[in-house]
Amino acid sequence: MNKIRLTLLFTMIFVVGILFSQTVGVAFKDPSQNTLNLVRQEDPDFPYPTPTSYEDRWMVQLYKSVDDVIDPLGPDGLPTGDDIISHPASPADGILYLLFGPTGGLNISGYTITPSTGYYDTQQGDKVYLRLFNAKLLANATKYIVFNGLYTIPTTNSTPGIYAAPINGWSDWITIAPVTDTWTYNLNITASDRKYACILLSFSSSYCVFYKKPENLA
Ligand SMILES: [Ca+2]
Repeated sequence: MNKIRLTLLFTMIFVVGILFSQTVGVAFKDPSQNTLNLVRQEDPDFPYPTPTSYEDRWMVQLYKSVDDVIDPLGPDGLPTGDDIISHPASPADGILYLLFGPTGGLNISGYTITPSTGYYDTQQGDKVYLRLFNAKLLANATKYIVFNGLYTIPTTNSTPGIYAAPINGWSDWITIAPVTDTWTYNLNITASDRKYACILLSFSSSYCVFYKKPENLA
C-alpha cells in the first residue's frame, strides 16, 4: 500500500470517527409566559427571573418512549408502559431544574445526546418528553405537568418550542396518586370437594383469582 492510499485510509477513518462521535445539544423553549402561568397555579410566588441560586428550583425530568404514546406516571413516581427515565450523555440522570428568564420565558437547556450508535439509553432519533414536578425532589412532589407530544431528537443541535408541534404544550397539573390504602383480609376457606378452595377478590378496576389446595382438610 503506497503513501497516498494510507493517507486516504486514515482520513476516511478520521472522518467516520467524527461522524459517529458527534453529540448534539437539545434545549426546550417557551418564550411565552404559558409555563410560568402554569407554575404559578401551584406556587404564586415562583420567581422570575429565577436566580440560579434559588433553593427551590423545580425538577424537570427527561423520559424516553419507544412507541408513540406518553404513558402515565405510576403511583410510585416511576414511568409506566414502555417509557423509561432517560439517561443521555448529560445530564446523566436526565434531570434539569426550572429557571425562568427576565420576561418569564423558559429555556430548558443542557441536554447532550449522542448518535444512534452508542452506550447511552437515549440517542439521536429517539422519542423523548419532559415532566415538570412541583418540587425540587421527586420525593416531595405531589403533582406534575407533562408534554402533550413526543419530540424526536435530530442529528443536529435543536431548540424545539414547547408550545409548537410536535410537543404542543404542557398538560394540566396531574396529581401523583399516593399509595396510601392498606387492606387487611381475614379469610375463612371452605372447600366443598375437599380438593380446592377458590377465593375471588374484586376491586373497582381489577380483580384476581387464585386457588389453594388446603393442606389440613380431613
Ligand atoms: Ca410509551
